[in-house]
Amino acid sequence: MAKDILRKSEVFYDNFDRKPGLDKMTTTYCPGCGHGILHKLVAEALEDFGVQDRTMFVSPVGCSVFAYYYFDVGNIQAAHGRAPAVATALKRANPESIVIDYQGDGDLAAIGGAEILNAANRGEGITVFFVNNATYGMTGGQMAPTTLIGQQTMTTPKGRTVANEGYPIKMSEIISTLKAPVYVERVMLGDVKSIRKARKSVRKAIQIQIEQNGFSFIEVLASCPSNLKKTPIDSQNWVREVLQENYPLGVYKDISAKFVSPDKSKTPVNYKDLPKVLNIEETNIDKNRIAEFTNKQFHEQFKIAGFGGQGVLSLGIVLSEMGMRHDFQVSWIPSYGPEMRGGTANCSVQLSSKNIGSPVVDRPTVLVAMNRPSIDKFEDSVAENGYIFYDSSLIDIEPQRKDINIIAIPATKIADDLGTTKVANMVIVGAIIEKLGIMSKDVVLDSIGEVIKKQKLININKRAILKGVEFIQNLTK
Ligand SMILES: Cc1ncc(C[n+]2csc(CCOP(=O)(O)OP(=O)(O)O)c2C)c(N)n1
Ligand code: SF4
Repeated sequence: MAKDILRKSEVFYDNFDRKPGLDKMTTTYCPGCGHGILHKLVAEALEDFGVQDRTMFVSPVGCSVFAYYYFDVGNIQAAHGRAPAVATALKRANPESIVIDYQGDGDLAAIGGAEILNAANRGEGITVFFVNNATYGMTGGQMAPTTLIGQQTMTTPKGRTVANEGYPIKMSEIISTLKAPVYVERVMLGDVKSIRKARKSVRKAIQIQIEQNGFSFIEVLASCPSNLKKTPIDSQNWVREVLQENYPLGVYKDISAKFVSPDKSKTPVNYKDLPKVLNIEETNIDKNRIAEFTNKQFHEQFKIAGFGGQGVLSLGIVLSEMGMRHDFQVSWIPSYGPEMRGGTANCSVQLSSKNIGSPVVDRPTVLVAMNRPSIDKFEDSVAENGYIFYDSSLIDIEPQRKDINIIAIPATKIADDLGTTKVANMVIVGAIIEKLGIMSKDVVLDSIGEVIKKQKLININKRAILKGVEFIQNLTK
């Protein structure tokens, strides 16, 4: 028995090699911390169900952020409170995966309150482990939404009061009022008996995901000795005697006996049908026209940056739309500055012959800089042998890198000569297409009208693209 209890689950790495420092055998958790106990229960359940190879663990922000040091499964770390949204995407993209959403009370009940409520309400087929230790552990013991009335924390030094901070939020009670969740239970890690009880609940919650694709929520009352400023034993006693008093244990909802998961692949709009829904198939590009491009192996990552109003976001959209017409994988994400028109803006675009893992571009192969701050900010991030296309009519410095290709193009001047500086972005589109050679110019020119919806602007945009193409051709003459 003792051997069994001390055994390290195979779902944990043998050595925690990703952890910095010399000690690769123990976790980062303080002695007596509830996270370590819950990790063990979750790991053993995953091992016993034989689902390690298809498990995705979403680590939160909080003390358990480094769960990926310990769990030898697929791991992803989410921004503070956003774990349920990330878990939703993982499960929807790959319904066969077992997705564990693991969160603390600051993470889940404070900053991520909306995410968890909505994921629960949608009945995502994920398993949520919610560690309620009544405090923000990682940041030094501030008040959490679950902090008890009268409890002293860093931010409630005289104790939490109803008048100032309101009542503790009871997540299991709230989640169980929703229709979609299948199983909601509150357990505790207060002594051996309660840990054994928690073990059963952990297993049941994971089993519901494996067998029924249902949403489960297990709230785990746990101790944080460091912030309670108690010994591990005393803080475990506090969980059992004080925390439990305020957060009654028990099953708040269990419809697992009759639950049948709605088939999310039959939702009215499946992402696989999006091209049809968005009418993209109607463009009907003749495959012969793009044949010479479809077998190319490449993965271009663009950072397109400038002032708001210069059309940097639409430059990215045009590249993505044209990429789709060439049957490439594409992604586009905008990033707005604090102001809109006149402020800075950038977008990240990827065009690839392979699947795109993440739409984030932090090492662009192509930087388009339409103002000086964009050079200052992004020049260093460009990948070796990559490109910078910059608008030399507006930018009075030259990029300094010697290991990349730098193309100075007076895009605003060329656009002005055409009659409007607004098409400077399309001049750069033309230059990119000609220089990189990954798309058919004719297809781009013929289908630009499907992207630029205003009829009267189509011609000027075409002319601007052609000017960009010619500019590059003249450079190489
Ligand atoms: C957007 C953002 N805001 C604030 C923080 C700082 N922060 C890090 S951990 C944390 C609290 C986590 O507390 P909890 O979810 O209770 O987890 P615990 O550490 O107790 O396990 C906060 C506020 C952050 N990392 N990101
Ligand atoms: S601070 Fe608290 S929650 Fe964080 S590792 Fe230590 S005991 Fe655990």
